[in-house]
Amino acid sequence: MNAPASPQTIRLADYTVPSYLVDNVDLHFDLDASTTQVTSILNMRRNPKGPGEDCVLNGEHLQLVSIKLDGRLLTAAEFQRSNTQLILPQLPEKFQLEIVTEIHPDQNTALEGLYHSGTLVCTQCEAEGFRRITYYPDRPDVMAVFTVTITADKQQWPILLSNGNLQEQGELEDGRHWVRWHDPHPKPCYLFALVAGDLYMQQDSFTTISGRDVTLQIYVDKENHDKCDHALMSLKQSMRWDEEAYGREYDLDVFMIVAVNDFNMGAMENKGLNIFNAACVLASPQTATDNDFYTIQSIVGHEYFHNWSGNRVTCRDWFQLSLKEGFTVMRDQSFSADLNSAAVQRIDDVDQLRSLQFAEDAGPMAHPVRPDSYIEISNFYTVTIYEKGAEVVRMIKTLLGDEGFRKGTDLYFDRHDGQAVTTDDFVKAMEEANHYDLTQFKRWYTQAGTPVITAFYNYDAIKKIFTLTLQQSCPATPGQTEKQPFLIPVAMGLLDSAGNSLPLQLIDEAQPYDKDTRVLELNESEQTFRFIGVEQKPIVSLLRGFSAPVKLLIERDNEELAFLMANEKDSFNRWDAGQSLFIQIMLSLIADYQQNTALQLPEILVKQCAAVLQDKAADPALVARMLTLPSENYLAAQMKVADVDAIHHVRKFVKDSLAMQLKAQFDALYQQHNLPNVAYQFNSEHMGRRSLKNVCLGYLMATNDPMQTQRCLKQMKQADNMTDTLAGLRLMVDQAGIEREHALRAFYEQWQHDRQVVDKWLTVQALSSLPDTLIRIKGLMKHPAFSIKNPNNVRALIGQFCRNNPALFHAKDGSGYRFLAEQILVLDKLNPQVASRQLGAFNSWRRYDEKRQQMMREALQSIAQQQDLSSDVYEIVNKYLAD
Ligand code: B3K
Ligand code: ZN
Repeated sequence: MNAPASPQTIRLADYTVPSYLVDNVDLHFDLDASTTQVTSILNMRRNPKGPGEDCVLNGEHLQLVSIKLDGRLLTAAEFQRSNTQLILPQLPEKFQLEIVTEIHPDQNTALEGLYHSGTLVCTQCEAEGFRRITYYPDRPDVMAVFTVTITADKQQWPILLSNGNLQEQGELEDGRHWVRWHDPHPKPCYLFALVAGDLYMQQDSFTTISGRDVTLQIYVDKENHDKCDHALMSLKQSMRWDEEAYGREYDLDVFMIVAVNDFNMGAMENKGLNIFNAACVLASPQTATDNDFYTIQSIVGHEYFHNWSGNRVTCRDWFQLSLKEGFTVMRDQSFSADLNSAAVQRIDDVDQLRSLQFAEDAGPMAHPVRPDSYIEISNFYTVTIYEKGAEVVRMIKTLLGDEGFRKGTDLYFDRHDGQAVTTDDFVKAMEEANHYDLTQFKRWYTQAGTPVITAFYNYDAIKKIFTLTLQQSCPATPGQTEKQPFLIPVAMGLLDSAGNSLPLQLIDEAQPYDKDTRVLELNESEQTFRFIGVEQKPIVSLLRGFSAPVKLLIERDNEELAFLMANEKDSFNRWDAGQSLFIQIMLSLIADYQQNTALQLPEILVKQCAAVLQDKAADPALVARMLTLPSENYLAAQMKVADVDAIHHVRKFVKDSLAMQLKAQFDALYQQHNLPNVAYQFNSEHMGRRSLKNVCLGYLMATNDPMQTQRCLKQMKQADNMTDTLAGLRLMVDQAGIEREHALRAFYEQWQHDRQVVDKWLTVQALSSLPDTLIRIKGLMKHPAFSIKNPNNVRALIGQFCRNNPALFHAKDGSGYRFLAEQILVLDKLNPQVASRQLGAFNSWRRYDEKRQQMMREALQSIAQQQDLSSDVYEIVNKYLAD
């Protein structure tokens, strides 16, 4: 049963409320990996507000065994059935349906619905996976109380889990056992979950703010028993934080997390039973990097926070996805900022937003935070819905202030608890709690594209007036040519020549403004702000903390950027000034390279980097980021026509030159922060020191000094943690020679038993800059460590190469493009979601030179021409090729 030949577009404008509602559902699973029987008893009633249509239940890849209506077996003439639906005409007001279906978990390579992974069986239902388990109104605005009974072989699957609280359990005669779970909170079926396995369980507890004891459990493969502490700790931190920051308490007796090896994304917030990609939950210092520890903390937080922003208050329809995702990302970002370094968190979030979301907004898949239409909803779990959605909520908070925002979220949670709602409902709660009109602001939800702000300024030395003019525009995006002005909060400040703050009193204000930063509300295409009493010509700092997801155009020479890099108060803007300086210089070097002019690194860059290296008071994590060059992909996005070779060459030139000129400083800092005798600790200070040390090592390796190679090998050997080991290995794989081969082999031999580490081993090889990388990747695809059916393997090897190794993915001969197209066709037959994600590497294909464009077009066409494409790949490939 394939997707229809030409998949249909679903539109928000066509939304109607459900015709029938489900009050409660009793699910019985007779579990078996090859054939599982599912009996579903639905107590349903006609929705008095519904459109009065027939009862339509969704169902795909199901074998129907029987349907009973109020106990009476229905004949085939009494219902209609297609590949995707079961339609029941002429039903009474209130009735009970009993539907028996059969499914095949071990044949489910799409990893949606009920599937087999290793020795366990588990589910993934969001967005539309529940329809692969049984016939059901699979839409988020149908919320029901679930009771789930699972019967299974006790030896094979001693652990049987579902949502809610455990109600009853028992033994059966034939070596089978059963359990019954009941979730008292009505929920949409996308939050249903089931897990059966022979797993290790680690337990802890948490006392909520009102004094209720909650049991916390994490279930993992037995060999991972020593990798649960960090996730459990993160969970407790999340539970406390949500009580303190949002007044949200947990609402069941137990909260469970299960680690699964085959998983399409990071994790899933199923009510009371979160299922995690093993890579996003398992951690020990020996096997996980600082980055892994950090990400695990934030994902555990994210899924936990969904209990309120997503589960208690859910989405009316999938166009509202950002209601839960944008808001929850914003919440997890604040959580991480509160627990770690707020400045580093903001820099990393913005860096990711600019490199991924800005590219999406500038490409063929650009869509609003609340899209108007989609073909396949799985394709809309995007950086726009998540990361831009988070920025939109963050801007609301900036406009309303911390207290006003909290009043708004309190009202939102109170008013809509137990409901399925829209982004408009969210904004309305914010407006009403604060008596603040967000009508214009709502354009952030409906208009796609990244707004551009152009800033002009002027200083009148006689009148002491500083005039700032801001213009805004937004480029056309597919289906949206004209855009209305946005309401943009622009946080700004003025600095004098010594870096002190200057007053920010506007001309029509009677009172002086008493803070160093002021949020201007830009709501027209052009607006002018006049600041009075400005005693000297100021340097203006705009978009402090990146107060809006926009591109800022402001003419600054290298000296002014260097000044901001050294003196700006806001650490985000200090970092940003440094990045702008790098970019400005690199773009000019790229132009030189294109004209065959000899490259010369401007002295000012060396001087500024030296100053950063010598700043003893600075946070090492910030220094590490200040010294990290913009990525090749990000540089490509700054050019009209991305010149892959020039970018690669110039970036390497800048890195090598800085390394040579500042070798002594990099060396000194490396030694200062390399603490081989101090045991690993996961905390901001140690993480920062390791990241700075490893950035320094990266520069030192760029000097081509054999001593540094030895140092790198020594670090790998001595390290008690994966952060330092992997940093060393990453640098080794860019150097051809026997040492590299030896390091890779030794690493694999040591870690072959650990899937997460093996994925890192695949990734370092995928990211190697050596010319034989693609040939090696093809070899690795035949290695026992790789399976095309495992999404983590695919992402680690194929995904990393295509997205993060631009110089080789965009190889002149088109080999990278052909490779990706071939893999997508193979993947589409197995797992359409993973296949369509990988297509994302072609997102910016029109930004390259004509020859490369032509080769990418051919690669895309070779996919588009294929028969029986999944709706996932069909939608993306056709949007990419559309004129
Ligand atoms: N809500 C899930 C994502 C589901 C993706 C479905 N294709 C994880 C999250 O955002 O928390
Ligand atoms: Zn989420």
